[in-house]
Amino acid sequence: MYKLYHVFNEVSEGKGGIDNRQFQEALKRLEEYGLQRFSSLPLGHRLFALFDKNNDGVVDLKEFMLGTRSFACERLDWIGC
Ligand SMILES: [Ca+2]
Repeated sequence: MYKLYHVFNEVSEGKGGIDNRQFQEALKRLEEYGLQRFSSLPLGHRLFALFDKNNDGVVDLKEFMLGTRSFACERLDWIGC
């Protein structure tokens, strides 16, 4: 979980929310941690909409954590599902 938090924090520059562009950047960084083919999927931009549960155009930390867990849970043990 720490890595997720770390990636989110880096990409959001400590602001607590990321837009679509920052979200793509976050996916790229997660790839470096083993979340392969996440950002290269055509799903990339649709993922943002899926993560953004309240549709405010921003993925906040909670949405990021929940979204990442539901998508990556089975692939990554370090997420700690
Ligand atoms: Ca949101």
